Amino acid sequence: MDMPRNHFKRRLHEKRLQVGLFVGLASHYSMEILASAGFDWLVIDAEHSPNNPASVLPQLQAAAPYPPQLLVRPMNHDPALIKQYLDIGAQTLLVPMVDDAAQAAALVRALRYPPQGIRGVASSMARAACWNGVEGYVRQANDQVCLVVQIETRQGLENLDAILAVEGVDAAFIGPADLAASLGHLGDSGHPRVREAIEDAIRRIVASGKAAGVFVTDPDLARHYRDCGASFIAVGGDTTLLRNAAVKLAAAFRDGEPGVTASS
Ligand code: 3PY
Ligand code: MG
Repeated sequence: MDMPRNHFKRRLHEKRLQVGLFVGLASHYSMEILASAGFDWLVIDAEHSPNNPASVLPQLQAAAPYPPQLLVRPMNHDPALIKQYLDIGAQTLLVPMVDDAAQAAALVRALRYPPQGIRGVASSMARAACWNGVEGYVRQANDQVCLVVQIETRQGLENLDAILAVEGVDAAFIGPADLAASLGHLGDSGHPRVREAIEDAIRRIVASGKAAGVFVTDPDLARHYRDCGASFIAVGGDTTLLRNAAVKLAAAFRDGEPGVTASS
């Protein structure tokens, strides 16, 4: 079997626009619905959502026959956890809260086999290697892994240029919710100071030659960040899509049914 190619990484380097979605429902069944919906990439969230390697695995399997590229966001920087996500088949990791170059360099090493890194070797156990069915997996894996660091604190912004200079960091993704909190605007990621910081960060990332990404649900703001240079944009999350649609449907049904309340 041939080594699976990381098309998300290739398109990042080509600066092609890629539209994505956060996936937090922790369900392989809803994952299959989302995988057939037309996104370029989906990121399985294991930072804030109730996921772990055992629940991420069936989601990767469910999405495998469909076009989107799958990313995983681990809960922290633990190399042991990163090793598990790589072994079950994630090639691209979106790592939260990367605040300085030392953290970025440690992550680069966690994703790579020696001598460039410290990833442990057990390809007979790894779905990523088709359990030794991929010819030369261990020699090719370092080229296919992709590290996207999340910049979402004041410290991350201050150290952005040094983080971007770390070889092996493929792209930087701005997390507006945490960034707003870190800049003193908790709950207001649309605050003008936060928007300014995001625009500046996107321009600095692009100037470094690396790809810039951002989470943004407002379509006009998404176009604006794209015009600033963002090339991979997460335009929403499955939990919000489901809840908004459910609330709207329930409200539409209740309209015109006087006397019927949610609690009756
Ligand atoms: C954030 O906004 O903080 C995120 O991590 C997601 O984009
Ligand atoms: Mg965040």
